[in-house]
Amino acid sequence: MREKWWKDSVIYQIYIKSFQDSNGDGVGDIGGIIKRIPYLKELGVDAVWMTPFMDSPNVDNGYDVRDYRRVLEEFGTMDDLRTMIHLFHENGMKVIMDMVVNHSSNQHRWFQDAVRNEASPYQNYYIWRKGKSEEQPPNNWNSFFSESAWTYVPERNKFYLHLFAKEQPDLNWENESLRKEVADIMKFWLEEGIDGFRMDVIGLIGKDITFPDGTFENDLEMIGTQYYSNLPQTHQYLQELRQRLDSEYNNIVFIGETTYATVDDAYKYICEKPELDMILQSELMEVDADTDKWIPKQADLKEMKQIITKWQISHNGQIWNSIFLGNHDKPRCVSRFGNSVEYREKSAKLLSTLLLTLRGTPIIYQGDELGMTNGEFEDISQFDDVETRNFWNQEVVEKKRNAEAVMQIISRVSRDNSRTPMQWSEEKNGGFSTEKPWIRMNSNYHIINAAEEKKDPESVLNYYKDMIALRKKFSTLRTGKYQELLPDHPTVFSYFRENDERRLWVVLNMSDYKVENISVPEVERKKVLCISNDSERKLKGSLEKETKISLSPWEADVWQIE
Ligand code: ISL
Ligand code: CA
Repeated sequence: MREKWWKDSVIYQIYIKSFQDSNGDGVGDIGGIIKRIPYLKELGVDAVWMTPFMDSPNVDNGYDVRDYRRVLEEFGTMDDLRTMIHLFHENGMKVIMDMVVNHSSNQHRWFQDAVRNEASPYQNYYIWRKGKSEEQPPNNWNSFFSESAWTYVPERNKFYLHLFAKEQPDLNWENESLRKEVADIMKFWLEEGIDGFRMDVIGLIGKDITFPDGTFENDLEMIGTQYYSNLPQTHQYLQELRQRLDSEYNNIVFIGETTYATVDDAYKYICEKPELDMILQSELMEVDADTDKWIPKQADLKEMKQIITKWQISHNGQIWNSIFLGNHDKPRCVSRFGNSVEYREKSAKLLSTLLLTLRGTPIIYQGDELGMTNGEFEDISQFDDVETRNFWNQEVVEKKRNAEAVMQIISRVSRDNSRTPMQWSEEKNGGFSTEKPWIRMNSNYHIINAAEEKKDPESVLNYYKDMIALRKKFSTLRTGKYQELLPDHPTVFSYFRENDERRLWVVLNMSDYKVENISVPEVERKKVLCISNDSERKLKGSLEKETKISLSPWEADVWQIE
């Protein structure tokens, strides 16, 4: 019987490059993580997910792997990694690693060999097709990073497929040897003590190998998505992979990133046959984008509530959710869904309440527990991210679009917003590094930093600690049933969480305005406050027979119904 420890866990996502530098080169590393294990233990998280640490030329910060069995030198050695895993385990935390196997780096020896040598056994590790001509790729698919999804290789007189940057050729999962190779790589890391995997864009591994042209009507965001998103063959590949690993390692977690997955896709991934234990779905993360992420719009709270509720209750609550409000690919949640100017701390605490009171496994992205805000970028040269740079080149350099307008968009939606270094203290470079960080540091580290927040009982950091502790105390918050109240309210998010032990009422005012006359459910029963981000509310502490309450701007309360 599998233990399913992740159902009781809070996961913390470490973006290694920006977490903590230990050797003064301005880049975060494994030594830095080791230094911060006590911090993570005090925070109370149960597991960490580390973004990729395998050898890579870093075109996409480790999401382009050059050698699947080596640690990136910049991050440390295999021995450092072993020490780190050991220390996490000693401190009661699990270690989840990012496995990037939809594609490799173009510098991987497999790809290099495939390019050079027609008879290479690795030819078939990738996806090659003849184009209509040297300039005309096999079909009209776009990559996620603004270019065509095909790149021509003169040596082979063929194009290879890459759903991301041209330096990230897609691996050919049709090929049995490749599939076995992937299982072997994963076994290699399991032998090192890894407790599970976050499978990068795993929903894209199966492709329609007739490679039809995409059509605007049936594709999402980019042309072609319908022919490679969450297809039946992907489910088969995952079942096979799972079978290869489960007999030896039956206590590991599989978290799959499944872009564009619907609740029905999720049901197949999680509930039908052993494939994934939870998925990372992107629906909530797209609520402030129009047809694609580069056309931002104001997030509609009612839509947000609908999306969350749908995922919480669909298929009778059988789908085990992962809960997250941001990650290394998204802007900071407080800048995006809160008010990072007038109500930064209060809205960050509200988002913490939301994240940690939903059903599923919450994932905290590093720095959100401090209420860190979006980066401060003024010039394209300050951006590092390949996606952002490609978009800039396409729009400003090629299409001659107005640079200021494009700058405005990228400073709002660029992935670099959440990749600025962790703000540990008010010391030089925020205590992240003794030397200049690889990416521009936020100047607000003098105010927003872990050392200061640790001392302040009212800080965002201490609120996160309390929320995590509350979740640990009440199984109701982890696995209890979810039921939404006030679905039509324009700014208030309100729900019950309930199991045999207790019923909790969560109420969140996601706006800059006070709201009056919110109906209190179950008027006859007394309510005791478990946690709140509102100082006056905390003074009162309980509701006796009130039928209505008013909520201050960004107020978040969790009540236990007696
Ligand atoms: O960030 C995105 C667009 O802005 C997403 O579409 C993102 O590219 C997608 O969710 C896949 O992300 C993952 O795979 C990418 C990598 O660049 C991301 O960092 C990773 O999280 C390719 O490996
Ligand atoms: Ca370093």
